[in-house]
Amino acid sequence: MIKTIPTRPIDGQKPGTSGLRKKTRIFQDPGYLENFVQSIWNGIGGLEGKVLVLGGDGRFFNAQAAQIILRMAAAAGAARVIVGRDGLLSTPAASHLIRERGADGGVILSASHNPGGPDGDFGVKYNIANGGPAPEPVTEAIFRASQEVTQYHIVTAPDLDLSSPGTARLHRTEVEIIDPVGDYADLMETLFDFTAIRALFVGGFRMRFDAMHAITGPYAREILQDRLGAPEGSVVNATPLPDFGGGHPDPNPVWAHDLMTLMMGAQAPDFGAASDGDGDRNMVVGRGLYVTPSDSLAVIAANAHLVPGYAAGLKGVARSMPSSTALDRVAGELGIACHATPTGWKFFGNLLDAGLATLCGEESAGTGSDHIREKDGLWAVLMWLNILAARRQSVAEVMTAHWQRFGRNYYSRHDYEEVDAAAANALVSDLRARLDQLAGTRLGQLRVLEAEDFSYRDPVDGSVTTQQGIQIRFAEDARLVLRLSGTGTAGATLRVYLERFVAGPEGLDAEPQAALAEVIAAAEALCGIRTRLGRTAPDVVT
Ligand code: G16
Repeated sequence: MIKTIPTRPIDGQKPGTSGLRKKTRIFQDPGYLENFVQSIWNGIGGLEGKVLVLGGDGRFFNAQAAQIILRMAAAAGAARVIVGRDGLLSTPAASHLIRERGADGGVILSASHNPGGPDGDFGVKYNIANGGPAPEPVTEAIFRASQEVTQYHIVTAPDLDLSSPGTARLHRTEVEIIDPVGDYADLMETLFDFTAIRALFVGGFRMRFDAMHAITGPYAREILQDRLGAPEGSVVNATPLPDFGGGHPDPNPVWAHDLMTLMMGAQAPDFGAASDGDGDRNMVVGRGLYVTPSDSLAVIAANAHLVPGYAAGLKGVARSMPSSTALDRVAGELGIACHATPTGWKFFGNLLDAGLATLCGEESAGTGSDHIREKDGLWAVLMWLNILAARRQSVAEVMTAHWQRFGRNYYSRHDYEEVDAAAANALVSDLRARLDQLAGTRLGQLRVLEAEDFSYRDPVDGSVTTQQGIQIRFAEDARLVLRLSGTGTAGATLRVYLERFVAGPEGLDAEPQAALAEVIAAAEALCGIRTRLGRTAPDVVT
C-alpha cells in the first residue's frame, strides 16, 4: 500500500560540491531524508517505470536509509532498483553499474571522506544515466523541488532482506540484490595488465593498501589479493565499519598517518595506498615519498600509454582549477587539451561524455578516467601498479624522472576547518572586491600578475558557473587559490591552495612547505587569514 504523508519544505536541502551532506542526526530527523528523496524524484521528473541503482558506503544509517529509499522508489513506480548486498556499493562501482545496466540514475549514500557515526556525517547524492554526479541544472531542479515539496509517498512494507544476492518485490517494483564487487573487479581487468602486475608480486614486490575501515576493503581484497596475488595482509582495515573505526576516512598524510608512518620507516614496502569512505579518493605513497594527488595525476597522464586500456592515447585531460598545473605541462608535451573546471567531479561529466577528456583529476585526491563517471580510488592504485610494472622502477624513481623531465610543481593545501561562516564569507567577499586592484602589486616577495574570481563556461552545454574560487597568479611562477569548501557540515572551511613551479634540474628535492614559504606568506599578507579567522595555523596541511 502506498501512503502519502503531508510535509513542508525544509531549509537548506541544497546539494553542495557532491550531493547533500549533513550531520547524521539531521538526516535521522523524521521526514528529513524522505523530503530530500521525494525532491530528487520530483526534480528529475518522477521515477515511474525507471531503473535505479542504489548503494552506499556502509556508514551509520546506511542500512535504514536504503530501506526508506527502496520503499519510496516503489511508491514512485520505479520498474526496478538494483541494490548492492546489504545496501553497499562504492561510488565508482555504483557509477559503473548505472552505465553497465543502462539504468536511468542512481542514489549513493555517502558523505565520502567525512567521519561517520551518530555524531558524524551522512549524505545522499543523485547520479544521472551517464553514471556521473548530477550536473548543476539537475541539482538546481532538485533544490527547487525541495523548496516546494508538500507531500511524500512511501510504500508500507517490512524491511527487505538485502543480505544475499537475489530478487524481491516491493509493491510493483522489482528489487535486484547484487554482489557489489564482481562487476567492478571485472571492469578493472579490462583496463589493466593484470599479468604484469601479478608478475610484480611474484617477484617480491610488496604493498600496503589501507582501506581505512571503509567500503573499498572488500574490493581491494578481491582485486589486489585474490586476483593479483598480493600477499594476504597487504590490504588492511578491510572490513567496512559504520563509524570507520572512529577514524576520518580521508586518504591524506594527516588522516592516513599509520600508513604514512609505515611508508616513511625502515620496514616500508614498495608501495602504499589508501582510499576514502566511499572509495572514490586515493592516496599514493612510495617508500619514503608521498606523491601529491596533483603529481599523481600528471604521472598517470604522462605514462597512460603504458597501460592497455589507454594505449591508444589520451583525447584530452582535465583538472579542477585549484589542482596544480603539473598536468598542464604534461598535456602541453603530449599536444592535447587540458581543461580547468570548478571543484566538483560533476563538472567533468560533459567533457568525458563528449570525448574531450580521457583522464581527470583533482588536488582533493580524486583521479579517474572515462571508464566511469566518478573518480575512482582503486583505479588510480591499479594505474600506479601497472605503471610501476611497465617501467620497472620504484615510486621515487618514477617521480624523479618525471620532475627532471617536466619540472616540479610544489603544491600544498592549507585548510581552516569549521571556522565562523560569517567571518569566512566576509574574508572571501572582501578579497573579491579588491581583485581589480591587485595586478602589479607586491605581496611580500611575490608580484601579482593577475587576480580573478574563477568562472567556468562548460564547452559542451554552454552553462556558466561563477564564483568558483579566487585565483592569483604571481610573476615568480607561483599561484595562490582561495575558496570555501562545499562539502563541510559545520561552520565554514577555507581552503588555501599554494603552488610554485621549479623548472629544475636544481631545486627539485626541497621540502614542500619550505619551497612554498613565500606563497604562504603572500596569502597571509593578502588577507590576514589567521587574524580574521582567529586561528594560529591551518587545521590540516596536505
Ligand atoms: C567532493 C567532490 C570533489 C571535490 C571534493 C572537495 O569529493 O566530488 O570534486 O574536490 O569534494 O570539495 P570541497 O573543496 O568543496 O570540500 P568527495 O570525495 O568528498 O565526494
